[in-house]
Amino acid sequence: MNVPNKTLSLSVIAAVAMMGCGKEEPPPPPPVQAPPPPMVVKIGSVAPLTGGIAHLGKDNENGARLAIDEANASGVSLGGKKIKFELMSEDDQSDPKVGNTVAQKLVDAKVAGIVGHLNSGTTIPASAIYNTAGIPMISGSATNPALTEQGFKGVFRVVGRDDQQGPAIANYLAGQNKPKTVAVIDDATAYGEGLANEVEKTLKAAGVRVLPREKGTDKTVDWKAVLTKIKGKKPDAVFYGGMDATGGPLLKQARELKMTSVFAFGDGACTDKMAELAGPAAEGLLCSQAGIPVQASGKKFLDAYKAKYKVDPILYSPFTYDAAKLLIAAMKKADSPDPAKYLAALAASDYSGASGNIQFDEKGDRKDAEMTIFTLKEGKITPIAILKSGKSMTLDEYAAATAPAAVAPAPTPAPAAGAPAAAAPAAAPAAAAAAAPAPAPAPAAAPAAPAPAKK
Ligand code: ABU
Repeated sequence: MNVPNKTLSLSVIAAVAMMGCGKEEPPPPPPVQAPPPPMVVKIGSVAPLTGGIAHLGKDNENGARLAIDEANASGVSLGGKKIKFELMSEDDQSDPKVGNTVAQKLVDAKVAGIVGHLNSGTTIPASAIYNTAGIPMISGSATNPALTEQGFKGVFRVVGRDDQQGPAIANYLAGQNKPKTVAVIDDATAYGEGLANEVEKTLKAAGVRVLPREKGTDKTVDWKAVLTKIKGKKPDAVFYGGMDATGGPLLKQARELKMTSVFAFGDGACTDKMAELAGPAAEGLLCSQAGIPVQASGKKFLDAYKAKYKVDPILYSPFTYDAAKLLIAAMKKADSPDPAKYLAALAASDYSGASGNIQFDEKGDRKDAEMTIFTLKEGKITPIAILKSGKSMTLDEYAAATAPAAVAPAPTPAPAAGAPAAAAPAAAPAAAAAAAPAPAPAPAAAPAAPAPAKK
């Protein structure tokens, strides 16, 4: 008898309690919709990240990564979808075979564009792989003319070419130092040999005697045999086509052998690393870059690079930064990461980057690329003259001409001190103007076959 009474009592209590509240339980809130995940767009970066020029490869990668991180921070949408850019960084070890392998890996990963490679010897063969896959690539450092002579529509570079750089450094050397005899050495790579050929051609055209070519490789660090051979011929100057990892030991050993010739180099050996590798022997070297000096890069880039990586940019990172930004800007313009859709926008770029204004010609070369002549002073590569459109400027003049884009404080134009017969600083810009590089020669016909896999 007690049980029914108890059930009744509880029901009454529950009913009274509900009446006391005066309202029903609110309905549960609708489930919160998670925002759709961003669409991932991969961009490849390829450079040697191991080996003798890993410092340059890392600098290249840093430039591309900075650009991508900035784009992600600012937020990019394409085709109505939020985008997250991802950098796929690969190490090609400066080796054409490895370069082709990582190129295929990036194609298989469906990257939307490539920043790279660093070396001409890897970039040229890899460009055929990207071309077949329809993936645009922009090199921030490969200067061998053959890269853009292949007729590939998706191949670009944001540095100048060695048929501009070679004449620039050779004319400077001939006009300023007036050597009677020059020895030319190269590292047997597409870059080193190609640049040495351009230098030799220009020197001969200027009436300078050029000794028979001497060669090493991109791994040679013992140059004593080559140097001993050319020392006997008493060259007034030596030009080396190769990178700093091999150029530094070359210069150090030359001075150990008491060679007093002026030493000149191209962009690959135009770094502060030369002072690290050659010590005091590096003072007074001459070298060139197929673009503006790092110091003249946009201040925003220089500050952001230093803040992110705690070191200063070395050589090509302003160019790889611009290369990544160019890819992203073209995707934004086309509102698509699809290479078939954004390639036309990329080819038509008119972009104000860290390395100056960038437009491409019909081959994918940078229009009116600057060339810079440097010396090494107190351990630092120091610009003497920036050559553009047949005119020569000091770094200060370049900064003023490109204002309001802020540039870093200008170092004093420096003499090519240390080496005998080096250029005098006051005369340098004028001399460089007189020796301004000839415009790039007319294009050779585009070869039908893929370029050889020469390092
Ligand atoms: N431009 C010098 C280093 C890269 C290259 O092989 O072209």
